[in-house]
Amino acid sequence: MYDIYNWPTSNGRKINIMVEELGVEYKIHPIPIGKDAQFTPEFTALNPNQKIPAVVDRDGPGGKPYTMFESGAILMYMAEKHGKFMPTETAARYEVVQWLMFQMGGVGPNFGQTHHFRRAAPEKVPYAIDRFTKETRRLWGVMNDRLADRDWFANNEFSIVDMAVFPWTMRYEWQGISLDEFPNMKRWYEAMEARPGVQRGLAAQVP
Ligand SMILES: N[C@@H](CCC(=O)N[C@@H](CS)C(=O)NCC(=O)O)C(=O)O
Repeated sequence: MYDIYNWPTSNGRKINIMVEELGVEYKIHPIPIGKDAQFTPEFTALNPNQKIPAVVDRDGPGGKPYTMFESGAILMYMAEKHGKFMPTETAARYEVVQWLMFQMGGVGPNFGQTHHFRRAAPEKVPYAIDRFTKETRRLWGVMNDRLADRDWFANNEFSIVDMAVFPWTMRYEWQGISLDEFPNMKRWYEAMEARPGVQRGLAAQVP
């Protein structure tokens, strides 16, 4: 049983999709970040970095509750615990880890800045808009090339990488991207949208 402290953003949705794909029991505790709920002492005790998502596995190692933050780490923990969506053999496992790190260190931070400077920033800063829009488009190109000869990012099997990348790509319009420009990504995107687990994960929490 997982307690998921979350809000339905790109990073938050990864976890809601994962628990639905796994078919495990969970309870979502809403943390409305627009109302600064991430800065309370209670939430800071779960994630010292004061960002969603945070998760408590009530039945963690040694049968004790185990608290986690960082969406990529949470996905890896759940994949290992339930033996799904990340292989155990070293080369295959590290194919997942590499692409997960690519999402966590590249796609997430850059797409996030693109959203900020194109939409949220009170002042439109051409340099920042240009810098992050260009990098976001380049990353779409990297992913589109990766999917040229495969259906899924790692080991050509649906994995935690696909669950980590998808919520960020859902905001393609905010990024000035058209799916028609990236046909391999479009095929993958439609395959993701069609998965019942993904649909249930997205429906699990609506702001
Ligand atoms: N690397 C972290 C990033 C988490 C993150 O940036 N969460 C955002 C929502 S997507 C958040 O809580 N923002 C609120 C804030 O920055 O105050 C992860 O993947 O878990």
